[in-house]
Amino acid sequence: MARDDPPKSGIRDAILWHLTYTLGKDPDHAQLFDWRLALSHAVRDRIVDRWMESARATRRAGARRVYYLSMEFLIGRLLQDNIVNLQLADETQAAVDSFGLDYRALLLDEPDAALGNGGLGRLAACFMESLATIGCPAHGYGIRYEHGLFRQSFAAGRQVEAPEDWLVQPFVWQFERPEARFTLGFGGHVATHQGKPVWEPESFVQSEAFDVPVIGWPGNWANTLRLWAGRAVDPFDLSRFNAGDFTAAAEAEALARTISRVLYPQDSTEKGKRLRLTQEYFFSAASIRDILRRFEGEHGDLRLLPRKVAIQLNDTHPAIAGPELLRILHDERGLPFDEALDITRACVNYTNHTLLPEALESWGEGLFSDLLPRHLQIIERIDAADARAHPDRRGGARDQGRVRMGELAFMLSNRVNGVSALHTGLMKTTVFADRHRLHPDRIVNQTNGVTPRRWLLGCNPRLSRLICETIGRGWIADLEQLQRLEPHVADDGWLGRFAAAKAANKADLCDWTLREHGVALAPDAIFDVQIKRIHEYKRQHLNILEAIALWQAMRDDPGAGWPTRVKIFAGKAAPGYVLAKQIIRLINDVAAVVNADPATNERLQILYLPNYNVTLAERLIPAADLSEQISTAGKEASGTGNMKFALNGAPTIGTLDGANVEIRERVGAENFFLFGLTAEEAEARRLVPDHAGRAIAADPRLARAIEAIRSGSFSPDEPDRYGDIVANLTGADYFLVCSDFADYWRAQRQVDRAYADRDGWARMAARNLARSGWFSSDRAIRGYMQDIWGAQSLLGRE
Ligand code: 7GP
Repeated sequence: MARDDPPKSGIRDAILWHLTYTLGKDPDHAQLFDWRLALSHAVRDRIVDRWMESARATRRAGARRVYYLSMEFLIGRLLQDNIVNLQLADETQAAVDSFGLDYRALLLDEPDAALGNGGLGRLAACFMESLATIGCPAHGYGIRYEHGLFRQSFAAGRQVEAPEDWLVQPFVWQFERPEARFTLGFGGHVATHQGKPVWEPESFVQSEAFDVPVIGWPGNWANTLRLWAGRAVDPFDLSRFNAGDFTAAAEAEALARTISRVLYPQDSTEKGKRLRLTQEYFFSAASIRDILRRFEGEHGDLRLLPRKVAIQLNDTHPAIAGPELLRILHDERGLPFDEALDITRACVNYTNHTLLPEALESWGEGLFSDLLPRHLQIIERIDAADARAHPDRRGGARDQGRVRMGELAFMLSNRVNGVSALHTGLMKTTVFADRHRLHPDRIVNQTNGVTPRRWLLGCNPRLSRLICETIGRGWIADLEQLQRLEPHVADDGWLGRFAAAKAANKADLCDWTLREHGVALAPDAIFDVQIKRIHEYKRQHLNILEAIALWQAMRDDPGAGWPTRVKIFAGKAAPGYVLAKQIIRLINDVAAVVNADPATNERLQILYLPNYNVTLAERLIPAADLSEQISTAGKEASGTGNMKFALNGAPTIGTLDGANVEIRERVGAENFFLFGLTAEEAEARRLVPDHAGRAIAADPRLARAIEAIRSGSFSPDEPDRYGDIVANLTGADYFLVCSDFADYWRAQRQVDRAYADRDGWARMAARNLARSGWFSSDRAIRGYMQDIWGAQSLLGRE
């Protein structure tokens, strides 16, 4: 090996080169960690040329750029994704094998970058990958959290949170950009100079940029994910240090770094937290400056901005970007206010991800003016202009001393979108009913999607191989081609191979649970999986109630021919969400009792896997038989896990909520286990006095399952441990667990019968796969490009 250029030809030589010259390790002494970093560098080298060429092509074309602003990018591990998208999987595996290393272990050595809470953050990651695959010039902007979402473990069944520290290891995929720093102001007051308002901030922080290239399939285009970190303007106070005050000398730096220190672990919004608003302004303002810097470097006239820039706000977390852009255009560049407002609105769009009232962001005006006094004035002016234009409007951006970010984002957006047909419809009739009346064309739908590269090709190699052998490789970039599998579903030979792939994935999962968690699962069981954040509206407690009732029924009638079932749960609860944490504990307590019962444990097992993250999802979804999507209708905006399961051949048991509706339409009602109230019926049911009590009285199974919890069957050392859950279920039961229980039980027994016919089940599963092509994030992104951004692909194959 010579200290020449790192070899570009073969990945094997490149790994050895980087091991030697980048890592400084002798192959004889290198650890898995060193090999993984060497491989990552070798892969990264293969992205850079494409990346630079993509940027050049964008500049040459003078194309409109898309800017995706998101507080969260739940990117997970990147090494495998990059290898897959560069089409290097076979060559890399061979190289790694030749070193006598375990390829899977090498990939899994990478920390999982959990820079997000759940659906919203993972959607942003899938969208970045699809934008690159399509060749749409785009930049993602977010925060480079030092600590991502907390690590979850269980102590006696209870969730314990520990800090996550992915950045302790070198993050090979990032490029530091010291030149792209911006100084951002906070607080202070608004002075008047020559009749004009001038914001005089009290303190300043710098934003430092770290760029992560995002390569699309099959390696022809790469975009940038730019993550901001907080830095002090004057990192170190030498005079204080010399005076002996060592801690104070570094105080400014510590404070500035606090901004990008941790991800808030609440997936519905964290209320009233000053640091949260600081984070939101920090990354929004840095991004707006970066966007303007790039624009002004290429074009002169700010009135061209809407033709060159499309900004997407991923929920309201970056909504302050609107007033910030307006402020710069008006206060700093001198455009008249109304013109600045028009330009801003022509650039900005907003995606809503939830209708839950507690998740709609609003800030007290006191806090707001304390931190962003000039922005509050600008919002007052926007609001006043809106009130003049719509004298009959029912509410504005400011209401009872609060700034409502949803209203603000709506007012400053050209398009506002929901994330499934049902959700978009409900936006028009509920939260944004009045706005929709005033702007009937502004709200549009873009049903979510997931990237098939990570969520099928990468995570399910066995099934992908079968698909490729059957219909070629076109589906990878054009997922609708999965339809071509349809004729093969009737072919017993093919169906056998399909079922064998699932069985092998399940066997892998069994090996892993045994190795990692000491749990032996029955490989032949129905793998019934519910993995997502823990929330009352997602109703993990409905699932565990059904498990209790099933256990009781099995004990009553052991000979009834029950099929074997493994119920798998995973998911984190926000640390402050007491009831969600109780649900976790209840599931673990029930699991302990049920799994120890010799009368039933050959037939029913319950497993709660700790620390759900992208990596665990990639492990579980290919091995699932049944996808639990059981939210109270009207509450889940879309769901994206539901799509991943269908795509991996796991039929859904679910309500008519979010994108379940569209999944069922596409895979066919006969391949979907539907139960429960519709969104409309749910609304009506809440008005029925004592609806929970009535449901319990009408269903002895439900009554008995609740009674088992109430009487301490699962917490004998503390019988009233679950008093709150029981009171909730038997009282207000806002999420209608009791009302939906009987129908859920019925649908689960329908699953039992369907699973008993293995060929019939495999056909159903295969039809889920063949008909899921529409749920690609490529389709979703094309929808945004056409209906919202007016953006084009530069890859010349559109
Ligand atoms: C989620 C929604 O709950 C989920 O239904 C949807 O599929 C996903 O966004 C992507 O659109 N919302 C969040 O993750 C979230 O944090 C609060 O919402 C703003």
